[in-house]
Amino acid sequence: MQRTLSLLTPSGHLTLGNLLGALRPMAAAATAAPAGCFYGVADLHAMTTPHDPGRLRALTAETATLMLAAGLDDATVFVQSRVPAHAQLAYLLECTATTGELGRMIQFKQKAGDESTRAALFTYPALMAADILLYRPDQVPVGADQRQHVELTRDLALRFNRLYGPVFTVPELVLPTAGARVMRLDDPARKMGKSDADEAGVVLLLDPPDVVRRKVARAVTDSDTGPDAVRAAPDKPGVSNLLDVLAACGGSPEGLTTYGALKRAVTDAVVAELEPLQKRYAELAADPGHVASVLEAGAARCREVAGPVLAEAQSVMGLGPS
Ligand code: AQP
Repeated sequence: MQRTLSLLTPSGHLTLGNLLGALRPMAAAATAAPAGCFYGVADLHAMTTPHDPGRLRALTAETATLMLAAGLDDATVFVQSRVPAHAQLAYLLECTATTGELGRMIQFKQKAGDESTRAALFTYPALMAADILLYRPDQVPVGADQRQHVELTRDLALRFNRLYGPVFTVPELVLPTAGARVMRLDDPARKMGKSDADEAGVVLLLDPPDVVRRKVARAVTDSDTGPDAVRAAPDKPGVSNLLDVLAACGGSPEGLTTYGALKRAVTDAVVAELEPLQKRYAELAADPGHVASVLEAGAARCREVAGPVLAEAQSVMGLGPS
């Protein structure tokens, strides 16, 4: 059976980028083969920069509830910290990775500052590799920003297998055909991210329709207003981004000749995409006991699946009895 693995970090409120780049492809895989899908809330990854414990707990619950609302409820959904094998395997992979490759990770280069930078910001890619390799997945559906992490994971799996024995499956990165890298509406040079303090150009999954409308209406487009102005091109990043979002939400650019018409089409497509998800979210959020029991069952299944893989990795590295 095909195995699929993906995690989301509760470092902010989930965005349209998270939905189109990750949640939708994850839901498609879960519909095709639910028993093979493992989807987690990566709460340990939300602690690599200073964090507020209460906010982390609330965002973990919100993220898990949104994942279920997005149609992942047939898959195994869990919270990473409830499966200790993740942190345990991460240490073994820190002993496999080099400081050179960890130092080249884009997130570290972007976020590392002075000596007060948390050590975990340097080592977290080994935890991310552990998150993946523990489940021996064939596929990892993620947005394009995760390419470097999955490549490192593949490198570590190959190196570990060569040095110690064939423990890990080497997974494939799977990107969606549209929505792989949704950009900010107000600044299409920057990725739409959930930990940005300024939410003006970021569509949140729980934004009501009028907020979506306002954010899309203010999206950056282009000064060119000719008859073929509405087209994707490298020198039209804002328009290209809106067309990508439209395509990912199942809309068509057919007959759209003005930026105003494009924005209305994008708004309608995004609102239609979010409406059922928000309705389901409201139902689930009203029943936190149900969500907690789904997560508990998910973590129990993960402990069963991941435990033997961790034990094998420990054994071939020389830990424990022979
Ligand atoms: N803009 C995006 N377009 C397409 N896919 C995206 N993803 C994230 N942003 C976009 C995909 O969503 C999944 C979970 O992402 P994440 O939790 O690892 O981190 P993030 O949403 O990328 O978070 P931030 O806020 O931008 O950065 P952090 O939280 O690290 O400070 C992944 O599959 C990701 O590709």
